[in-house]
Amino acid sequence: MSRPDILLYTANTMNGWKPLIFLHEAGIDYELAPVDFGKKEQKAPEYLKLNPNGRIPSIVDRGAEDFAVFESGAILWYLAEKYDRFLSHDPKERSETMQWLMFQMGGIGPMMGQAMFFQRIAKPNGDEVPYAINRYVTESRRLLEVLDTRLAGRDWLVGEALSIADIATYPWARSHFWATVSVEGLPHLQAWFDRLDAMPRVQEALQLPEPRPSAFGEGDVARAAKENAARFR
Ligand SMILES: N[C@@H](CCC(=O)N[C@@H](CS)C(=O)NCC(=O)O)C(=O)O
Repeated sequence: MSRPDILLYTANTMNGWKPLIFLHEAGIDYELAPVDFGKKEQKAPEYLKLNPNGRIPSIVDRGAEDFAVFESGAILWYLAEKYDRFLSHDPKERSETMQWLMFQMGGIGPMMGQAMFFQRIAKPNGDEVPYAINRYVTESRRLLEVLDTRLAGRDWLVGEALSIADIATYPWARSHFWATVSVEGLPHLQAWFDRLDAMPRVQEALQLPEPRPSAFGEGDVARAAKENAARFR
């Protein structure tokens, strides 16, 4: 049996789930290389050759002379072009997909990421900064309101079908519990969550490389919070 083209380095985090969602939903064979933060594998010199930022995810395309791609948005775009999935051929729709992908990469991800960092990592590790928590939670809520407005009267962020913009945004927005950002009064966003929650292959991806911690508010939240604080200390 031949080796799959895509070798995916990832972990069970919001950015880490994005390529997993793409590959599972598209039904593409790939090889999974879990990255252990506890062992700082993402900072190892060999790994930094693939991802100079020392973070996950990264891919290596063995079908293209071991071409390496880092940054989750760029990975989704690369996979979309390679496999011709989840990205329209229409120039305007492609641009809209890029716009919402950038909105996730430059807004939703960093703001919700910092809301999570200050509450789930800094605070339990002894450094509570209320001003930062308030700033990032408030800004995250504002960004989720932008998504809700966009989703009024439409099923997907762009066009008539799932795109890489949805794939990038869902793991972050859906983890609003972990960032303690309310989604009360955002019915279009919640309907979009329901749509993606009901997709078995999307949900399958969210259990890799290991079962999802309590990012969506499920399971033993206190234990997940403790383990997470230690994992990123
Ligand atoms: N902009 C990057 C962010 C990647 C990122 O922050 N990854 C986190 C997990 S969600 C990570 O690798 N954290 C481990 C570390 O900071 O050492 C992307 O979208 O790929």
